[in-house]
Parts: sequence; C-alpha cells; structure tokens
Amino acid sequence: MPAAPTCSLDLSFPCIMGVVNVTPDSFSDGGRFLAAEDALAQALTLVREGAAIVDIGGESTRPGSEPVPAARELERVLPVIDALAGLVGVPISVDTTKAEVARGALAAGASLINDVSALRGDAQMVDVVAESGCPVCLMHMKGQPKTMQDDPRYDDVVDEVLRFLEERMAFALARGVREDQLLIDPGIGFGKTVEHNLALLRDLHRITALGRPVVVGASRKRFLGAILGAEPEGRTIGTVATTVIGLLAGAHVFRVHDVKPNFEALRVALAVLEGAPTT
Ligand code: HH2
Repeated sequence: MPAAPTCSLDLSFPCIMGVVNVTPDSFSDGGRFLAAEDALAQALTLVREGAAIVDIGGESTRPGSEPVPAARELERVLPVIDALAGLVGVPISVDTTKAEVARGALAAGASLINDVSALRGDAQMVDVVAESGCPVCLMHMKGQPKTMQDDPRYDDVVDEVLRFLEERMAFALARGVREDQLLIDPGIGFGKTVEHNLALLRDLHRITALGRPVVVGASRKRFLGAILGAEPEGRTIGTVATTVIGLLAGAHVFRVHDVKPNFEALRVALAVLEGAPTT
C-alpha cells in the first residue's frame, strides 16, 4: 500500500483533536452530522475554532452500541474525509477498529488511525499501520462497547491500564510499527466506573511517563454527568477541567466535541506554564 500523503504528526505542542461522529447513535452528537455536508461543515467549524486534528468516526462505541459493518462505516466517513482533505491542512484522524475502513480512509486523505480496540479488533489492522507508517492511537478498553459498563472491576485500574498499554505497544513494535507512530490513551469511559475514570485522570502522569504522547478523551462523558448532574451538552466546562488537568499531567492530545472553550483553556494554561503567550 502506498504511504498516505501526510503521515507525520507534529506533537511538539499539546493540541486539540475535534470530534465529528458521522453516526445516528453517538452518545452526544448522534444524528447531528450523519449527512456528509453537515459533518463537513462541523469539521470546518472545529478547525476554525482551533482543532489541530479532526477525528472522523462512522461507528458509535458508546456503552450498549451495536457494531456497524465496514461497508456502512466507509459510506459514512469516506465522503467527509475526502472533501475535508481537499479543504484543510490539519491531519485527519479516522476513528475505526477495522482495517478495511482504515485503508479506505488513508487513501481518501486521513493520516492518523484512532483505534479504540488498540489493534485487537481486526487482525489486519497492525499491518495497515506498519505499511502506511501513519500514527496510531492505542486505547484501553475493558470488554466490548455492548457490555463494557456492566459492572467493570479492576484490582488497580491504573496498573491494569498501564500494563495493557505496554503490552499493546510491544505487540505493535514486534509487528513492524515504529515507536514514533504510537500514541496511547487510557480510554476514559470504556469499561470504567466514575471512580475508575477519576483515578485515571488523577494518576495520568503515570501514563504520560510511558514516554509516548497521551490522548485524553473525556469530552462530555458520563462521569462528568455523574459529578455535575448534567446532560452531555451541559458537560462542556467539566470537559475543560479535564483538559487542563490532562495538560498538567503531560498529556498531548485532547479529543473534544467543543473545541473553542477547550482550545482557549489550553492556550491560557500553556501560557502560564511557558511564562508567555504561545501561538
Ligand atoms: N471516545 C470515544 C470514541 N473514540 N477515541 C479515543 N482515542 N479516546 C476516546 O476516549 C474515545 C475515542 C467515545 O466518544 P464519542 O466519539 O463522542 O461517542 P461515540 O462512541 O458514541 O460515537
């Protein structure tokens, strides 16, 4: 397979990854961007608001969700990625666990694979990553979306997530993926109680200590609702709090639906840490 056109990801600065779900059933924006033109318009808005990466997904992984066939996922994401790649310079990420979808998305102009199964969902995915040379995000998930929130248990959630990420990184390296392609993600909300999510955010520095860029995906998630008593659209400021906490722990990429407030918080927090405004 030919290498995708833009396979490098500049993570010299922490950045915002804007989320667009081209799905009928995502937990917070399901149905809003199912039409390609609506998804494209939303992606362009997120880039204008400061997203340095746009993550396009065609299958919901919310608790209880049903898997979607590859053909349906491709139908949803390809027109959006194709059009977006012609319009913006920022890297486009495809949120998929399927090798066929990843291949199609890379050919259409995506340059990052966001695999919530961490290369476990499809035996061919690791080869797509190795052959393309593109960055890949390996995320922790306990169980499968359909049942992952049915009483998840850990002896020590942070230890287990650390061990899992180390094992998945070793697997990828053994199969020909370069270390500099790897991003890692504790998988906030994927087979975790409120307390598990809080422990992971509190101890995020242990995950950043693994030495690869860490992605944090806390945006509008249920644990914020449990703290705030708010529906997804009322969880924006709570999400911003997780972005600042993540930044202080050394995380690099903040996957959010509400780009503007998270980007502003990131810029202010970075300016404080650097002692001067950053661009
Ligand atoms: N969370 C979701 C989807 N993809 N990818 C990464 N790397 N990290 C995450 O935490 C993450 C993710 C779930 O959020 P969303 O896409 O908004 O919902 P849905 O899965 O219902 O489409």
